[in-house]
Amino acid sequence: MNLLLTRRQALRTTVLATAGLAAGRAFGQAAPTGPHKLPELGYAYNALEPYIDAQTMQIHHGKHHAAYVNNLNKAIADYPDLQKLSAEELVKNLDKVPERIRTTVRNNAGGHVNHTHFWKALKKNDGASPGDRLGESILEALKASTREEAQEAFVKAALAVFGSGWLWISVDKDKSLKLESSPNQDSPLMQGREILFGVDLWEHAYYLKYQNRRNEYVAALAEVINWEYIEERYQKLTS
Ligand code: MN3
Repeated sequence: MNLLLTRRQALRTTVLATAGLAAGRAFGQAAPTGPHKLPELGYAYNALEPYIDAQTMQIHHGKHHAAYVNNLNKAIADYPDLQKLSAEELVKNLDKVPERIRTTVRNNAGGHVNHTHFWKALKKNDGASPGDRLGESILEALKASTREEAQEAFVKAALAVFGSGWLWISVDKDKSLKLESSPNQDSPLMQGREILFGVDLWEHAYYLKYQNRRNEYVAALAEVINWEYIEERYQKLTS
């Protein structure tokens, strides 16, 4: 805010802004709403402290995820047929999205879907472990024989992802689990696989608390994996 702005100028600015908004509305250019909504987090921003800090959660959910949702709604504003599809359906059928908006939909429907899964898969777990069948499948996917080895392999894979992206445990067509990564907001859904869970490796997911120490962030996530949710999802996707 310019401190030299006089009250008269401030008033004039407000009036113009309001007039602009009204005109925008009259011509159908109001802030676009659409079929996609930012989902509730389902827990408090500080619920994952000290592993993931409240400020990171607030910005991540309230700003980053919200932006993906808004940009997706904006991108499909002129496409009634696409508005009928869920974000997952869009991500799985990018070839049906007109080329003009395909990259925007890929990034923003992708971001919406990925974060929606991510929030649900987080909860302080008090050192809980996955059940036997899921635990075995995860060890197999990570080519590990103990939980410690699995943890190590997971962190190593996370460090190997260059730039912004995600690390996934996905469910393949033969129901086996697969460790894989994707750039940007891409996901296993784009390869015909299902998401069991994913870890957001964008710096916005950890930089405030961990700065460049991605390894510490990924290691800390072991404390906030919602095994009940993932177990339930695993049963559903592999039964
Ligand atoms: Mn993110």
